[in-house]
Parts: sequence; C-alpha cells; structure tokens
Amino acid sequence: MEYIDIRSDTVTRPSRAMLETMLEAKVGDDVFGEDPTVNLLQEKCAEITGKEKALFVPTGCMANQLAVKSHTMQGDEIILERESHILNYETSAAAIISNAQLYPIAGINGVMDPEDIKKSIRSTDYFFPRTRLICIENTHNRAGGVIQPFDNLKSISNLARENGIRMHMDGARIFNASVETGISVKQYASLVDSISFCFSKGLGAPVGSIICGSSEFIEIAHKWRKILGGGMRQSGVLAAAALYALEHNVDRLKEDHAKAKYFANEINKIDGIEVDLDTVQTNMVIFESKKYEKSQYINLLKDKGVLVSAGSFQKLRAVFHLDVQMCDVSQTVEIIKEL
Ligand code: TLP
Repeated sequence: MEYIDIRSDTVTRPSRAMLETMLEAKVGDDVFGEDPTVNLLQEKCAEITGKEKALFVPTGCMANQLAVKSHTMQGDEIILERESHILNYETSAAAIISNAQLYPIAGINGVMDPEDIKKSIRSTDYFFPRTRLICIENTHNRAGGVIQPFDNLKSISNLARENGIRMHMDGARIFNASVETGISVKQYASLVDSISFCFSKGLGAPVGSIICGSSEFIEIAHKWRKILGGGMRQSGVLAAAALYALEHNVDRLKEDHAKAKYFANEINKIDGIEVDLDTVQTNMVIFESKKYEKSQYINLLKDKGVLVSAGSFQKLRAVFHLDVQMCDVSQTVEIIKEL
C-alpha cells in the first residue's frame, strides 16, 4: 500500500532534480577538508547565519551534541525546556558524551519564561554546578512546531550574556520559523552562540545537518565530530543535496504550513477529535482522539493508509512536508471523519 506518511518531515525523499544535482557534485575527501561542495555549503551556511564558520554533520542529534560538548565541561549544567529534543529524544547523549547535567524548565507550549531561567541560574558558590549553557528549540517539536517569540528570545539572550552563559539554538526547523515570521535566520542566530539546522527534514534532503558558530567553537566541534565518527569523506554528494534544498525548498515551506492549518481546522470540527489550534504555527499538528486509545488509533489510521506518529502523552502528531499533496491532506481528513 502507498501510505500517506505524515509521521514526520524526516520521511521526505530526494526529488529527481535533487538527485541529478547530487550526481554532478564535485567531491573530495572532507576529512582532509578537500571536498569543494562541502566547503561551499559550510561557507553558505556561515553566511546565512552570520556566524564565522559552519560544520556539516550527519544528523541533527550530532549537531546538538557537538554544541553541548563544545560549549561545556564535565559537570556543567544546561538549562533547557522540559519537552526539548535534547532532553527527550537524544538517548541521554549529553550525559554520556559531555557528562553534563540537564536542568529542565517547564515552558508554555515549549516557550520558557525568562524569569524561570533567571531563577535557575546557579550562584557561584562552590557546591553548585556551573550554569554554562541554555538550549532553545526553534521551532519546538514536541510543542507542535511552535515558533519561539523573538522578544522572548531576546530577553533570554540578554540574560545569558549578562551571566556569562552560552546559548545554543536547536534550529532543526529554523527555516519554518523564518518563512512564517519573516524574521531571518541571521536575526535568530544573532541571539545565540551556536545554531544548528537540518537539511533532512522539511527541506527535503536525504541526509545532513549543519552547526554554525565562532571559528574557535567550530574548531572544537570539528575535533569532536572526528572523535564521534562523523567525518564523512566524499560527502559532497550530500552537501549538493543540501545546497539544492537551500536554493529550492525554503520558500515552499509556507505550503506545508498551509496544509497543517487546513488539516487542523478541518479535523477540529470532527466530534471526538481535539486539536490545540494555538500551537499550529508551522508544519505540525498535535491532536487527540477522545474515542480511541492512542496505539489503537494509530493502527486504525494505518489500516486506512495514513501513518501518523505518537506525540507526547495521549496525543498524536501529523507533520506536513513536500511529499504530501493537498489531496492527501483532504483524504486524511475524510478518513478521520469516517473513523
Ligand atoms: N526529530 C525527529 C524525531 O527525533 C522525534 C522528528 O521526527 O521530528 N532537533 C529537533 C527539534 C528534531 O525534531 C530532531 C529530529 C532532531 C533535533 C534530530 O535530528 P536527526 O534525526 O537528524 O538526528
């Protein structure tokens, strides 16, 4: 069966045009720094984010963990939102790789209150851990693709700077935030010391993420990428897909947001379905069936040809992307009505 796959935007497949660009890519050994396409991608991403340097990495998880490792020392504390990807979906990597302690703060729809952060910053008394890093997720995945409000980010950034604390933005889907708000990725990046984003999600590339920051930061991250086995040799074929994605697939993210809004509004009219419309800001919809238990509902939808993923708690997640057409969205609405 050909499924309508709205489990994630990670399921997108490279288009023929993207694959053709990959075929033509000039490559070299990137572990020697000799892959011209990787170098070009890194320069372009440094320019997009306004940072000195960028480093191409296999995954968003590796980008986040390189940031954690490069910003912190053993025993340092990291403030982050309770539902963040780094805390929930990276298999305790911050504890394993960086021996860092995570200090979760409950946000409202993924947005932390600067006052709560302020209260969580440790004093320098010797028995406390050192608060070293604040991580922000933009857009916020588990909250349902919520965009971090810019003024709130500014307050957190000021607080971090006043207290000598570094900031990392997990911007896996930063372009979704940017196309929706009109705030450039560079403006978002100006508030943090490092920012990562993914090519392999809504941008439609098969593999790859990037981490951007100062030259000094990237030098440390580069070394740790090697230690973690992330040196990828002729990765220019992948960088070519990423460059293609940046050129062709950024503005169109708005279409995915429109699909998500349409879907959310339509299923919200159905008895027994609940959607938190406030969190439908980009390409995700978090919803709940009052009639079926979650795993049963996932299976029923699968039987009808629709794949959704488990969100947090009783909720389900639908993510819209370039391989889902508007007719698939309407068909999914009909299937949900039927159930
Ligand atoms: N998110 C995936 C799953 O891991 C949950 C998804 O389907 O949404 N940061 C954020 C905000 C993410 O959403 C993800 C992936 C990552 C980092 C990690 O990226 P990858 O999967 O490339 O390691």
